[in-house]
Amino acid sequence: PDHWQHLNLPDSLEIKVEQDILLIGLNRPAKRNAINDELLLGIERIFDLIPGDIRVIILYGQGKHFSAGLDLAELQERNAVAGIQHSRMWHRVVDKIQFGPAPVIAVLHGAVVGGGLELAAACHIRVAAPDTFFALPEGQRGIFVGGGAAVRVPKLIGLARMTDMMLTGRVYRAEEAERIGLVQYLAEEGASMDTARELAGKIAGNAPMTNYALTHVLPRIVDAGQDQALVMESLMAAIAQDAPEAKQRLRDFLEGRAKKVGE
Ligand code: 1HE
Repeated sequence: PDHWQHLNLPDSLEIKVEQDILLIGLNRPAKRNAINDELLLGIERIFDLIPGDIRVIILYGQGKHFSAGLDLAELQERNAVAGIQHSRMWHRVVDKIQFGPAPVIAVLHGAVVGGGLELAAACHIRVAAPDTFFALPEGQRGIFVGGGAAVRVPKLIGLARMTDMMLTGRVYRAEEAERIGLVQYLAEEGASMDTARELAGKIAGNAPMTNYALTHVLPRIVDAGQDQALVMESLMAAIAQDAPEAKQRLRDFLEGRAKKVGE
């Protein structure tokens, strides 16, 4: 608890540790977890100082919605230079979520819109409750995405679907969102946190090098040209198999001690 007190977190964030899982809650339900600078910078401080024994992070929202996105009240009188700096601040913080010390599971419900979707898209796994809906209302507000959606959302659902979302204000509800790849898991009503904890248990059981490779290396491989990408893949494969933990896991399988696929 002392560790987190040093962070001077705003009331709009709550934090809880359950063994090796860190739970981060957006806690501004009266404003539908709209993300102001204070909240965003609080998230940054958390990700800057995550203790080494945390293996998985779960990000969720309090109240009826995950997040209504950027706090539009703070957007009003900004000029272009300040606008760039603000967007770059979002990039910095959201990058810390994507490239932090542990995989992040987003537990989504209600509105996941605008900057809320940008946060969710930086997470490594998305779990959605049946009432979840996704939108990029920036198009309707006369603005543009600025928190990384232009890069991350097309990777999930493709350029055409994102363009449509912004041109027409299209809303994707949970089931359709799962079908198009915006989320990986559709949870039963009331069960999304349980689903996330179950996934967290599996992730925490992996070799640390595997989780590192998946969160830090794979996205760079995907972004690189094919030649460089294949070399990076080989380097990562060689480093991973060289770890004592990998050798042990292989022996466990060959000697019948490891679970089979699907068990
Ligand atoms: C807000 C915000 C906000 C709610 N900034 N205050 N995001 C949007 O364009 C989404 C705007 N919000 C909505 O469409 C709706 O609020 C919701 C569908 C998310 C939720 O509806 P509902 O009926 O549950 O709540 P509400 O009555 O609309 O809102 C409750 C309060 O939250 C109300 O304030 P109040 O003082 O009148 O009670 C709202 O004004 C306030 N509120 N959303 C500020 N977003 C890095 S660039 C990213 C760019 C973007 O994210 S743009 C997309 C912004």
